[in-house]
Amino acid sequence: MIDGLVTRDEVRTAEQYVERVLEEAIARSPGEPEFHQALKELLPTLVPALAMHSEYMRLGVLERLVEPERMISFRVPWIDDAGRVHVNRGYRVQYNSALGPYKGGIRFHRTVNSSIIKFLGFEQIFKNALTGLPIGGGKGGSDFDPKGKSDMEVMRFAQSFMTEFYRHMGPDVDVPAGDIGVGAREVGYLFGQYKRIRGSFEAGAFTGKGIAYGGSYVRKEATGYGLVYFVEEMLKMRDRSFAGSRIVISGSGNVAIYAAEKAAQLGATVVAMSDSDGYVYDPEGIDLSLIKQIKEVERGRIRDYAERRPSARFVPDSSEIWTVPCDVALPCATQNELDLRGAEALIAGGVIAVGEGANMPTTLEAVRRFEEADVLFAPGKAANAGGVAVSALEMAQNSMRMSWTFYEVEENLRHIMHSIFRTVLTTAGQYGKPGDLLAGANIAGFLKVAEAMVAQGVI
Ligand code: NDP
Ligand code: 2IT
Repeated sequence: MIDGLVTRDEVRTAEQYVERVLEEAIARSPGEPEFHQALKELLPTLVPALAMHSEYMRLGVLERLVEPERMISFRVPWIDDAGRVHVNRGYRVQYNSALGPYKGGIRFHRTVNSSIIKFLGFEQIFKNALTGLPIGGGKGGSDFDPKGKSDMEVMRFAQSFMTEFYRHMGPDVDVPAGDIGVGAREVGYLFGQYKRIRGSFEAGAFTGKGIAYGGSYVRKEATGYGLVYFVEEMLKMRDRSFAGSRIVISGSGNVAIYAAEKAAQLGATVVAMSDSDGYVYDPEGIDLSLIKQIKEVERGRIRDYAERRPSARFVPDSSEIWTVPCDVALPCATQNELDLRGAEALIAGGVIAVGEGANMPTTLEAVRRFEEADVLFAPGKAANAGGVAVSALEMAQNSMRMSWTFYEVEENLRHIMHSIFRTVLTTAGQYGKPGDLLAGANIAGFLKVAEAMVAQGVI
């Protein structure tokens, strides 16, 4: 469709514009490789959209979009159980508020730095736009590592983090949620301290809350379930489904566990899962109740699974998980966990589809290799949008001072994921990239944000 609608000159102008913005954005953010990677993956795919809408170039939409509206970094001092003082760094990037209050998770992991927070925040803008719900893009976190810390240490850290961060957030300003290392326990401590400092119960200021105090049904399950709904639609492009398929899922945290649960409900067999120590292979199908017991209750390691399950074996290298032959691979752990070597291994093992549950788990080289090998590819900003979508539904319920049933929220989630899939596929076709879900997701998210930015003037 784009052929005939734009001239070669218009495409060339858009290419030059993208190259310039990309170069400048990279030059002014030295030492931020993950952020550069996210820009390099996204910006070039917008060329057809910019060629069709030259006003976005004239109005500097891309220059404004790549620059966060605000980036906050702060000291987080806390005292461990032995009375020693520790200092971590807290971050929040308030990236774009064209569509609504900043919205995005908080990550506690020792690797967190400004590059990681900016790449996550940048991706979040487009993901949130794709949900169709009124939320802008943000992300935050800290280099604090909750692993091995007592509940009281985690609580003291969370309270210290919030003692600074509370002034930057609020139900109509910036609404955080969980991400790696931030689950129900951490959200509870963070929200409790926010409420205490503000002196008011602003339920809509945080999502991922417990059901007992304003949380939504299905938020815990939403990212994993949503991923499987999205990939199920994608599999239909090849007349395939989850029923009878073999699935490999990296990670064993929130996203991985509930992706595994929904895949199994749809008749698939999940044969491998991992954590940062290695992976377990279980040809009889992973026993999810055992995984939940180890990970959600005991906060244990994936190797414990192999010790308790005779049919399973543990391999102490998580990057080798992609050598397990499967039909569908769902990377659900962290960024850049699936590289070219992993992609080659998956292709050799007969993979037909890859769906990103994590944010940017697949390197650019691996994405290109899947494209060459005609492997279906579901990009994270579309496929893992179910989590933030149900967060927005949690905000809606909080505003109404009501709560919907599990069934109602799950139906809503399914509808949203199907609608994202259709939008992404249609947009890819309209902009000359039929079947390219990555280009479709980037362009569809961009168009929505760009329209809102232009309407609101140069701000
Ligand atoms: P969790 O903390 O619940 O789980 C993370 C899992 O990934 C753990 O099994 C962890 O293993 C593993 N992992 C983390 N870092 C590494 C690493 N460097 N190498 C190998 N394994 C690693 O996080 P979530 O499940 O919430 O998040 C997983 C991914 O999904 C992230 O990319 C996140 O940004 C993304 N995401 C999350 C959403 C949500 O709603 N929670 C929504 C959309 C995307 P270990 O315990 O050994 O560290
Ligand atoms: O990456 C993500 O989309 C999340 N961690 C969820 C964000 C949210 O606000 O629910």
